[in-house]
Amino acid sequence: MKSDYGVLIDKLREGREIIVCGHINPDPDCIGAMLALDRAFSGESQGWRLVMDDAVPSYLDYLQGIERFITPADLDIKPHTVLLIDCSEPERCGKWLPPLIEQYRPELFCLDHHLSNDFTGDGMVLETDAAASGEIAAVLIAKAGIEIDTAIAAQLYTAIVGDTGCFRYTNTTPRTMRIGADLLDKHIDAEQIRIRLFESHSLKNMQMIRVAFDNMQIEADGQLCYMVIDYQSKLNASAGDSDCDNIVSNTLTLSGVKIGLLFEEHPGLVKVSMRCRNGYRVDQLAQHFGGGGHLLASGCRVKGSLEQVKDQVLTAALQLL
Ligand SMILES: [Mn+2]
Repeated sequence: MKSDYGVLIDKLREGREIIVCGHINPDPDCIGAMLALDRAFSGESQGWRLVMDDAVPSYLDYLQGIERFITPADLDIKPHTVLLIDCSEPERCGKWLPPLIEQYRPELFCLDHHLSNDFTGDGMVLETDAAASGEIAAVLIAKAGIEIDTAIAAQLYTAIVGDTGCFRYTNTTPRTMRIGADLLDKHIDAEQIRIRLFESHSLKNMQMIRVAFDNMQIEADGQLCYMVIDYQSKLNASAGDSDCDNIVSNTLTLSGVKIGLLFEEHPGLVKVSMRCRNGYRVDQLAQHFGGGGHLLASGCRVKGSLEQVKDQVLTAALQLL
């Protein structure tokens, strides 16, 4: 299926019952893009719903419209359309969505920038060279001729800054920068957004960073670095899953490291986050274990004990070097 902005714009303008969903463990890109589309397109429609299975992170509470998110349990419409944001598989939005699609047979759309295997819906905008879903949303809103106000600009900027690490990662293209510049023109508070996204760690998050560094190991002459957050340490600190976000990126900051991994232990399974330098590909590593993501930033969840999963993933990762 080819990306088609026009079909999605027409669908968003139809004013029918639409559920806009983001992936579980939502990030600033997902939330920002969802809110921007909501503000740009929902208008007077009574049938728009922003649905998120997980709690919306509190550090994003400066975004306008954040109160519009509902949980699947509070869903009160029969969807004519389901739009997936920042993912292309209904399962990524939580266990609630596949049965709902089965029941109501809505038209299915997606707006995403992840490498994806054959989305089979009714329309999509999938650009793997876009830095963020927020970047795609900015293009979509511009193509629709809708004015980007300060609130939408802050939502889109949050999304793009989140996925590019403040325009630092290699996914940042000239287009990303131009869109970012246009958003800055809308008098958003870029400093507040940067502080909220990158300089507002919770104490629990800091404690998990310490655990990860305490359990840091080096392999392959310093080309592979991995960190571990064990379940007991999370329990001791009463840390939740979101307190372990964004820790994996620390692995690549050690000079000489090409591939960085974070193993986060859960009961019965291990979440593995993966990062790598240009020239390597962790997406294939993640896919091998049933996960996915981008070339340089991917992840998966693998059933088994910490030791088992660590052995399996490390063995496969070392072969990439
Ligand atoms: Mn994204």
